[in-house]
Amino acid sequence: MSETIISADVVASHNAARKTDLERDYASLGERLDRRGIAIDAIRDKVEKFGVAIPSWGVGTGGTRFARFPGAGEPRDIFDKIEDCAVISQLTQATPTVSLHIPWDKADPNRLKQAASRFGLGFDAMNSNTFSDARDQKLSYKFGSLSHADAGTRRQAVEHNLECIEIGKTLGSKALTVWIGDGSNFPGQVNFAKAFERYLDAMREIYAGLPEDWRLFTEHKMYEPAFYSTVVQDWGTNYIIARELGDKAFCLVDLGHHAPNVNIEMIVSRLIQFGKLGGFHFNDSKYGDDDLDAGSIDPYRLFLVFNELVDAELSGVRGFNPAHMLDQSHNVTDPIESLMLSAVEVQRAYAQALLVDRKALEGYQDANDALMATQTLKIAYRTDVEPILAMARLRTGGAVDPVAAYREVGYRAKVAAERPAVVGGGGGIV
Ligand SMILES: [Mn+2]
Repeated sequence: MSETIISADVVASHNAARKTDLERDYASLGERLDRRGIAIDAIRDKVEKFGVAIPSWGVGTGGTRFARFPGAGEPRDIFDKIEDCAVISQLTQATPTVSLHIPWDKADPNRLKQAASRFGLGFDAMNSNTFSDARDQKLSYKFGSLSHADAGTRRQAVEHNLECIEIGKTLGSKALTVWIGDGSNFPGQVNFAKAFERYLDAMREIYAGLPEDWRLFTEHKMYEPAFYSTVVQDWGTNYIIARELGDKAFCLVDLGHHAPNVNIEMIVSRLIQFGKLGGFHFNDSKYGDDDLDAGSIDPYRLFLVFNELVDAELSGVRGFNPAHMLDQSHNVTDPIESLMLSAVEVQRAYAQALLVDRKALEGYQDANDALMATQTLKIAYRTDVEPILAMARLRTGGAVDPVAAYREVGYRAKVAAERPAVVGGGGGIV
């Protein structure tokens, strides 16, 4: 039995006060879903098994290019971060794993493993960092890393990624995510083809260092930190990379890494169809890579992404096993509260997508009935699945209302007293 940060008795009494109402709401929704031929318990079971990883950097307060306003009781190191992740996991029962970022989270891997397993947490994908310079680093990444014009700098970046794999092996991770900031700020600054060729060569070396049962994820991003061109700019480039590298290479889709209004759900469908969808970095955006909370701006888009995922899941696409992670920057909220709600939002989109009447949808598509086809999606999306999500939490030891429970126990005030405020702190990029 793993330890919990918040006493199980406190969570139990929080739930006891809400149980009767929840059971009524669940029964009422169950009756309405039954009329649509849907067994509510089957949806709840799937929700209970659905997990999304928490990025270690998400539990600290983020920032912008302008400033960072630190919050109270911020984690001082990776061990504090793991404790915050344990709180999120305990109250939501939706976040069983943590995704580490090296070198930010560098520590003795055995100690890390111990710290996480104490709370029943596992490790998701390892994230390398060649978009900023670590302390005492020999060569700078100011002008790129894996695509750098200088062979020595590329070698250093490759070595760093191989080191991330080594650390991950001890932790029980099964994937490496490579996101690079490489690109250019001025037309003519780099030769597009040569830079991409250097990148591919470097990635081939990293790929060769992957254990047999690992996956390699690459993440495209349209702009930032480079503002004229980026080496891994779009999903097409990302797909080329995965194809060039081999069967263990997949594309990661970060919802914020596209131009506004891009049809992300269609990109997801394409990647699934050609066996290259690796997983997601969930967040939301209004203008660019805003890294806002998942589902906070456009929950319908999140639903439409999950509509594609559930379609693939139900049609048994071979090798379909996307890795789900949140990737957000919390500037004005308590990161723990934001991450709890975001994990629930991702679950919500999944549950709603499970309610789509796929047989009816196919019929409307074949009959060119655009109106009824889109209504079929809307009927699922409009269904308030909160009782299903709350019941899943209740049954697995989470809190019926995670944010309310978190506020009741005063966790933030407690850690604020224990963790001295960090002075300064630069912009928080994730
Ligand atoms: Mn990301």
